Amino acid sequence: MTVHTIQTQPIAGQKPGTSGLRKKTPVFMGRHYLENFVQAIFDVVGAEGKTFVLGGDGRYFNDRAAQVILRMAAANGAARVIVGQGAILSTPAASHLIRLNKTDGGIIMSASHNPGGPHEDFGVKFNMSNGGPAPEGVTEAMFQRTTEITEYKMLDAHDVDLGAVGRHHLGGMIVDVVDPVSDYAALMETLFDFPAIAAMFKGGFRMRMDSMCAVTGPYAVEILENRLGAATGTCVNATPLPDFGGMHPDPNPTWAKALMDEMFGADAPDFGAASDGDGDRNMVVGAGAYVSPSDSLAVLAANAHLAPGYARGLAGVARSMPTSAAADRVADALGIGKYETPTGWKFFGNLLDAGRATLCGEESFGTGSDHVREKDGLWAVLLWLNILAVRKQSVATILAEHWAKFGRNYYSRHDFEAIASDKADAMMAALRASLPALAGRVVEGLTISAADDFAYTDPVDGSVSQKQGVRILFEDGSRIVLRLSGTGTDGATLRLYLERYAAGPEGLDRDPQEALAPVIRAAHVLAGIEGYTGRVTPDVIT
Ligand code: VG1
Ligand code: CO
Repeated sequence: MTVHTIQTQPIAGQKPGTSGLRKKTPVFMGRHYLENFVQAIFDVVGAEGKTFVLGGDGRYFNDRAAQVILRMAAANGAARVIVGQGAILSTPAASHLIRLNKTDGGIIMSASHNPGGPHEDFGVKFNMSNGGPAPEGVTEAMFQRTTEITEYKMLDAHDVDLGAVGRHHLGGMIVDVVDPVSDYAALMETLFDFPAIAAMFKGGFRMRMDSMCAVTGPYAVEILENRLGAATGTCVNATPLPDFGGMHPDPNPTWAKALMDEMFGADAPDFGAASDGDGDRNMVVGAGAYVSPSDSLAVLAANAHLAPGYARGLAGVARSMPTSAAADRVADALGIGKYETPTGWKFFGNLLDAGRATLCGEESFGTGSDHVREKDGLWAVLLWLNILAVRKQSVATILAEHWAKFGRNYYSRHDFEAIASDKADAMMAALRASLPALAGRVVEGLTISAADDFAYTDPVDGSVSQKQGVRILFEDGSRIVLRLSGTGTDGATLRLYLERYAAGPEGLDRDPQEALAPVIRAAHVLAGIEGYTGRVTPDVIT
């Protein structure tokens, strides 16, 4: 087998965003596109003699891209690649395999919650040897490399059979095809009280798990139905499909509407959950009780000690800046560390590695812990199940008791999608320019106490990340955050995050949109959203 060195040239815009490089699938399938980016990865992290993990969420082009990446890894001198059978690995399972096998990192093929298919989205992200997403310094170096690349290396070889577990050789490189589920499921058994959860199912507890035709299907069936004894059929949409069955694999009330309808209908199951394309996100919902992701993080932090893996308590809790402060209140009550990071899981890595944080979460339906270095959808579902099995209360009661104790951070995110990028940029620029003069101003009856553009200094390595989102804080503790998405592939997406605190005991069970109404109006006034974008009504409300 020969290694070919193929002449190429830089392709504009190969810049990783919040979570790797994401583009329309035809763009990724274009001449040299995938190859240039993969070579840039290997040029930055080095491949010679190294071992990597490879897998993806099964979306269209996943199988072809895997073969290209394997041939390039071999051509670049990698010693071994561990691949999920069928080129399938959920993001948290890939993170676990990287750590379990002490490899030098991994390549995950996914555009996460973005739809998949020939005309939808594809993505590639690199995770480091700690199992976590490459930090900004590394992704910046990869981007830099894509702007100067002149050649890539490719082994001339047949496809590797990824359909069955076993060892293959590709040039001088070993390819180990492994079961995507078993090591991950074994890890979950070490963290949670499986007998207690199984007893709960045996006692008639009913659940619906919607994998949205994405990667968590096989994991959910094995863990929930096979190992925990949930009724057959508990898991729906459990076969990963290249186009996710035409679904938008984003677990939120808009896209997981069927699950929401069931959970709010007559004869609702006790517990419902959904996960995203690559299995790192989760939505949890009780019978007639939606759990906002920010509240989910707070409830998990307050109750994690009920699960064996966290019985010793938590070192600290970290949340992304736009996530509500509900988790901070729990951290204060527990007397443990609390951290506020920019959006994106890569910012939690150092806190987890340093043992400062045990649980992490984002408002975008992401929760996780130090068991891997990614957010983990099924992990969150299992921790909820463990808590439900111990407390023997409904989700609604657990939420109500949580708010009664800590007060409630009403929270919502409004997304305005596919805005013309120049208009979104102009709006953000004007808003940023207005920040110094905002303190003291009264809008919609709310007095602004401070406004800034969030900057983060990593407490472990001192690296600084600027311009991570505009924050407008009000005297009554309300808050508005605005930032542009770094994961979209179609124009710009404006994310507007809204928060308002109610201490209780009155007013803890209002409708969030109604409770937030003055904050929403203030955001539109301050940012001039309609004037810049022509939009008043968000495309997605979570
Ligand atoms: C979004 C979310 C962010 C999340 C990221 C990746 O980013 O807001 O919280 O970490 O997606 O999630 P953005 O830049 O579009 O707001 V996923 O499930 O890739 O892995
Ligand atoms: Co995801």
